[in-house]
Amino acid sequence: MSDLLQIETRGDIGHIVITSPPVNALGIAVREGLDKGLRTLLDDNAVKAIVIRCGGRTFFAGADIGEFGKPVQQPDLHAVLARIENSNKPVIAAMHGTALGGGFELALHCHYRLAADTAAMGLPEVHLGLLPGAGGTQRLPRIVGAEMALEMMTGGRPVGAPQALELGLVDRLAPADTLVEAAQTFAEEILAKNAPLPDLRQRTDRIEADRKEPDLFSAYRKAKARRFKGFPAPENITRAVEAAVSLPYEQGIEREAELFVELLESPESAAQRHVFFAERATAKVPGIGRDTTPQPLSSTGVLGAGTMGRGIALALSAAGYPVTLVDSNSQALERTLGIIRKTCEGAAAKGRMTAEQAEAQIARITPASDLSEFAGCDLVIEAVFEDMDLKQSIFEKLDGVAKPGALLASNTSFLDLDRIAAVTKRPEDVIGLHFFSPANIMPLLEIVRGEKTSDTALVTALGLAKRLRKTPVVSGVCDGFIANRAMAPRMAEADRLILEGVAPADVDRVCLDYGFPMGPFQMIDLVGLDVIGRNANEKTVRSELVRQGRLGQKQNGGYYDYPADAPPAPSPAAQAVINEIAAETGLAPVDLDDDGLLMRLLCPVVNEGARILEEGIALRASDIDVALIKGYNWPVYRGGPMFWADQTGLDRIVATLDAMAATRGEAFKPAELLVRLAREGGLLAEQ
Ligand code: 3H9
Repeated sequence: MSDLLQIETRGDIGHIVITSPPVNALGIAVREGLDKGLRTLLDDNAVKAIVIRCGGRTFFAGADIGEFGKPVQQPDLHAVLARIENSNKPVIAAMHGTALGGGFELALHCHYRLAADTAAMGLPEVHLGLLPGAGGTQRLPRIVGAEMALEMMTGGRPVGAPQALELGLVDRLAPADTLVEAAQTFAEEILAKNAPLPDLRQRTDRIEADRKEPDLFSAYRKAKARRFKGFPAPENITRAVEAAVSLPYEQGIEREAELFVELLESPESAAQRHVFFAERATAKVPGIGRDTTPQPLSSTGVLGAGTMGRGIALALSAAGYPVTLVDSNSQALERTLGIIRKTCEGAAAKGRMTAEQAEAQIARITPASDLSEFAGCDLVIEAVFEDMDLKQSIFEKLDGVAKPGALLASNTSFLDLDRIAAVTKRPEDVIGLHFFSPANIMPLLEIVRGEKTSDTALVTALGLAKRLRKTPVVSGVCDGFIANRAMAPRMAEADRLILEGVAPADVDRVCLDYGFPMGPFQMIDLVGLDVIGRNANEKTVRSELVRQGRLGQKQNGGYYDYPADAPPAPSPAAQAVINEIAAETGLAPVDLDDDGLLMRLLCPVVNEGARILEEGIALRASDIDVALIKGYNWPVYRGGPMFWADQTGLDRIVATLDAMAATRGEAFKPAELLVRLAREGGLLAEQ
């Protein structure tokens, strides 16, 4: 018997127990174990019913994602599930933890389902650009109806055990610590009643009701079109559910298989699977093992009650940390506390938390006017204006007031952390925590590791990110760190293209078509031209627009006009400014199709990413992908710039950069790493 399979016989009930850490994914070893367990118990005449359960932290969390794209080893999941559903002995799933994807589909093949009351279950394949390919698209609608099934599978969010019981997804709940006994009792009851074996394949009541609603699917597609844009999986899920409603079960399963393979072979799913593993890799720092433990953080401090400080205080307090929020400007502090109150109360009004939770979150933030109030904090995050002298003087003071061992963090977005750390007597405790605005919402946290930052400080910051439910990306010290630095060339290129005769709306359209939620000029108009265009000494399109009082959406329009009664439109006034500056710079107009425009905009990003890697600023290429997906909404189904570059072909990227360098110089010369990988046929994803 393999190590991961245990068979326990209790009276005439046989239990198959699979334990394959971390999450009992249904890889080949687990499938073999299950298959062997089933064969053994089905052949054993003394066994009258079978319970399938898992050891460790969870029921099966789905197919083994790492196996996708490789040749399938037998027994495949379908073969194991067929053995379950064709069993003439009742098979009962006993779920705990998270029963997901193929794991939940396995449960849907069992005759009965039991769940721990703390369990959650669902079909999250959509997040991997896939659909539930082991019968889920045909079985779920037979229990919950097409509409709910669509919602669960295109949304991918698991449901908690109580809701699962209400929906009829499980037959009974049990306290988590007595699930095994409950499953045994349940099985005994089934046998005692000589209950029939329910077969979902035969159930038609829900889908017959759905057949009477011919508009169901077109209405669903219409309602969700915006949310699904660019993602092929939701459409294939919808088609599979349509098949469940309109075709006999076996034909529906065939349709599901076709639609699954289509997705499995799509670049979008490859990208989303890359991102799944990439997100989980970011917290792994080479050279730092499990023996480095985080420092306890029981109280925190934030310096600066501006937009960033407020967002950081909200993020910390939402995660349960007490926060001392210090600002010497009492009016600014008052205003910020008011906004914090409004934000928390607003979240409660929208049902995201209870009124009591909102009050408790507000109460965790203590305002103060003096740095000395940080004396008891385990972590202080500075979020003041980006000025080196100011930050250095603050860190000198913080060093004096903070207790020994307390971490001192800067939220700087581009200043040299090592110079800030150098003014303290504890540079090993100084770290960068670069939040993205709004800090309470954006999911990225860049953790900047200074030259002297200790491993303990780094591990503590990684733990903090996890508690804040943010994705950490570790960065070395450089101007702009990873996300801002890698993304800056796209803006520079967009600015250049409009001087070469390309309309801002065309630049934006190409970015939207690629999958960004907004183009660069739409984003600037939203944020405010005065906020982005700080470099006022140079005469640029942006500085001219600001000079004319065109600050974006908030004032007089920017690159676009914003009429009160019509959608935003390209602005003739902005175009006149662009034409004037273009004439002064004397740049020749370009004639590029959409693909040419896209390459001009994105290849410099890839190049900067490659330099970031070469300099050792990022730990791995996939961290750059995660940073741009989480920090700049890079479309997840493109996998981030580095993954996209691999898919596009590094030779094409290098050729584009070479052509740009030929007319514009060294700055566009492809990074050595890109040239080498293109020559050797290597991939950035392997770096
Ligand atoms: C599917 O089922 C297709 C079928 O419909 C059809 C088939 C024909 N495979 O997230 P964590 C690893 S598609 C391989 O940090 P948590 C993960 O990489 C699948 N590995 O833990 C990590 O490894 P490492 C549908 C997996 O407690 C470790 O486990 N299922 C898988 O925060 C711990 O993961 C899903 O999409 C997997 N399926 O969250 C569920 N799952 O330690 C995907 C995890 O080396 N998984 N790993 O970095 C999850 O959502 C979360 O992992 C889970 C645990 C909620 C389970």
